[in-house]
Amino acid sequence: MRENMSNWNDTIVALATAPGIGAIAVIRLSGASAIDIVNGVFPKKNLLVQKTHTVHFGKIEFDNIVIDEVVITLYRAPKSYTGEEVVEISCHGSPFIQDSLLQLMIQEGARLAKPGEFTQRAFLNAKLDLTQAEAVADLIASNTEASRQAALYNLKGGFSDDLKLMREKLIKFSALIELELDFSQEDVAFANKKELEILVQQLQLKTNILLESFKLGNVIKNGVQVAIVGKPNAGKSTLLNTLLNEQRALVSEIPGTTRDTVEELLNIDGVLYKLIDTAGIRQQTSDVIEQMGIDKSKEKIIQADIVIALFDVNTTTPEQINTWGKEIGLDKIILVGNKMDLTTSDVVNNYNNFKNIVFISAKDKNNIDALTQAITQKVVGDQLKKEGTIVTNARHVSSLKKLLLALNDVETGLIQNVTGDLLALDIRQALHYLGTITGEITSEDQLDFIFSKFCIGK
Ligand SMILES: Nc1nc2c(ncn2[C@@H]2O[C@H](COP(=O)(O)OP(=O)(O)OP(=O)(O)O)[C@@H](O)[C@H]2O)c(=O)[nH]1
Ligand SMILES: [Mg+2]
Repeated sequence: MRENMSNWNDTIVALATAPGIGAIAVIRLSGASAIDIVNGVFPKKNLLVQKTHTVHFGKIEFDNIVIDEVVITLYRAPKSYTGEEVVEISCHGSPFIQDSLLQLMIQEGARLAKPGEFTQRAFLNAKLDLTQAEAVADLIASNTEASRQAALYNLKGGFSDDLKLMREKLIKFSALIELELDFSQEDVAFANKKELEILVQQLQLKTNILLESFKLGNVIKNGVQVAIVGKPNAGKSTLLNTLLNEQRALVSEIPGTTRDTVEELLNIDGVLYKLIDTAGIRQQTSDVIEQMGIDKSKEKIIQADIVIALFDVNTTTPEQINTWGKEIGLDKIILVGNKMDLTTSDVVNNYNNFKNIVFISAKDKNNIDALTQAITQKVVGDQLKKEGTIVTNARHVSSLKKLLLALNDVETGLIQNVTGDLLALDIRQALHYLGTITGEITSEDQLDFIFSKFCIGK
């Protein structure tokens, strides 16, 4: 069992399903008295003598009044989600019944659970480590295939395994170096410095890969902002409508049609994108509202993860788009030539010098697949197809960055041939940051903060 950080001998109760009307609802209890409490209002049989993982049908009664016919599932400690005695009551899904049962459980000695308290107990009973507990919250919040996959991988312990392996190797060295310190009078060397050097380099590499994966992890979790920008009349709103497959934004032949931004969500290959149609940018306008729109477009260019710079191939020359990559940033721009239906296909040759360029007809819905592929490639690359950890959590990133600094200190120490006690200190520092990710090292405040973001009943 982990260090007991809070007083959690009491039994907690919460509605585990979404509030409101449903076919059934589940009320969950966890704690030493969970079975005892339910047994007191379930006259049909003695639940205290039933085995773990069994299901029991019967009535919940209080003062000779039947509250509901329910199905009760028992999980006996330690074979439960929390590691404690757990009871799940599946009742009829009326909010009135849910509430009556909750009230009854509280009256009989349970306490209403705080958000995430079931998972927090699972963590404190070492059923999960902290990255796995956080993955539970991510899995519940996942809204696309990609975010589900990343969360599930972490829940299964993929990320924890990576970290555990790193930790074990470092601990071995730390032990050897400390042994050396104990025998310092006798000038013996247990730890092989060369091996430590190689290990530190491997760990630095691994940490960098994990940090790098956050670029993708962040967009998987929070969605990718894609701004569609360009001159008035380039066909931005038409492209938005085509991508969404609905007439969402106003389209007209009058330049300056779009004034305020229009934002819509779109799922491409399991990744969530927020498409932003913006006001066309032109150098001079005396229209105050249009100018406000243009200012907002420029803001969106800065905020966006990806910028689709759309131009009309019939009115824009390659020289004119030459500087866009530099202005917007090469890593986030996708150049898109529109209105190909009005020209011949060999105009494409004029743009041979440009990388990352796609030619479409937004109006005729031509070559749109090539554009969505270019977007996916830019954001995800081949990373989603690979097995491996994708870091999606900002807390982990902050610890990984500190870990990297500590590893760099160990490396410098090795190069400068510092004494064993200094080296041991830096290794211990690295171990500390590894421990903060998985929760071996943590504080009650930090745990409360992490679990407070969970939903009640989980
Ligand atoms: N032929 C042709 N016309 C297009 C194409 N895409 C857009 N248009 C036309 O171009 C005009 C302008 O289209 P919009 O989508 O409103 O252009 P916009 O870039 O949103 O313009 P602003 O909002 O004014 O900045 C409309 O008349 C569209 O029908 C295309 O691929 N081919
Ligand atoms: Mg528009």
